Amino acid sequence: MTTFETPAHPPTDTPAHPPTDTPAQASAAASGASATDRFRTDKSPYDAVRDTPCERVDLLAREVLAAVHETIRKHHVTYDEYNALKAWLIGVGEDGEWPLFLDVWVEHEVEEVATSHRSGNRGSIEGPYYVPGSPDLGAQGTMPMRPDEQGTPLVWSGRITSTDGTPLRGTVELWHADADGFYSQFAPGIPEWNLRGSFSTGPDGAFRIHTIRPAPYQIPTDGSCGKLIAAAGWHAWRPAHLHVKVSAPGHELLTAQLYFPGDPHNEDDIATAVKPELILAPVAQADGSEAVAYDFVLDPVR
Ligand code: MBD
Ligand code: FE
Repeated sequence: MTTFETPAHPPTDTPAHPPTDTPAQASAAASGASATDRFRTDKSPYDAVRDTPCERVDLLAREVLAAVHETIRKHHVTYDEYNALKAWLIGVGEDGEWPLFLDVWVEHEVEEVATSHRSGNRGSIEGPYYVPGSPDLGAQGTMPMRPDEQGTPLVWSGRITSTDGTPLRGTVELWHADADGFYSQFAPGIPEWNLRGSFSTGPDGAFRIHTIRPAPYQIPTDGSCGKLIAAAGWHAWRPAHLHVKVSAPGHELLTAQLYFPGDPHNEDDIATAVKPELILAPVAQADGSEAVAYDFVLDPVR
């Protein structure tokens, strides 16, 4: 195996929607740069770990490195392979794809560990394309979308409650890709808040959201993550999904994704982020739309 080339054509196993007229071509470098900027803007990652004792840093860094050393010994990794790795790691940074790489191949384990104590919803990974501050649409509303937005209309009714069943005044932040698999603010030519909205519930905890069904999503194949995927003979697909952050005062923030039944990539998500309890059960309506019910149960802050 000597090829380490980006394929001329992305894998084609699930062309649910042929790419239509997305302007200016979304590129890995452009969406990677946006995701990297976004991460830098929203988080001060070092603040939260300021008090981490050096013993813990030592332990974690040593064990990660030991796992790398063990892999090298076990598989007789050559200098050529080491140099290819070095070039690839440099490329991941140049392409701004560290957020993508980490969220696709590492975040799911962190999420499992972080939410294992919950008796309410446990959630799924955030991924690289969340943007805070989406328009507030009240308890009921239609997601910001273009007049000719493609995709099956989806009407989602739900409720936020606490683990004891009490309805909660809270917020559902929803963001998802369009029918071509592109996210606003990370692909060119899409209105800023397209398919991004916040829904704030009243005392009954109820919300009702009109949106469209997103398409299966292929992570960018023209950057360094795509190079790894091609060189390893993997595919780049995530199943169609809706991203949410659900919050309420005095409760743990829930970050989750919801999926659609029958999507072939529910079984082999490149990001390993599908859980059976996150698969919706939409019901086709006479007018061609789909209705779906899905509630959230939040754990009180411990
Ligand atoms: C996505 O849309 C996503 O949700 C994840 C986890 C990674 C890449 C793109
Ligand atoms: Fe996503």
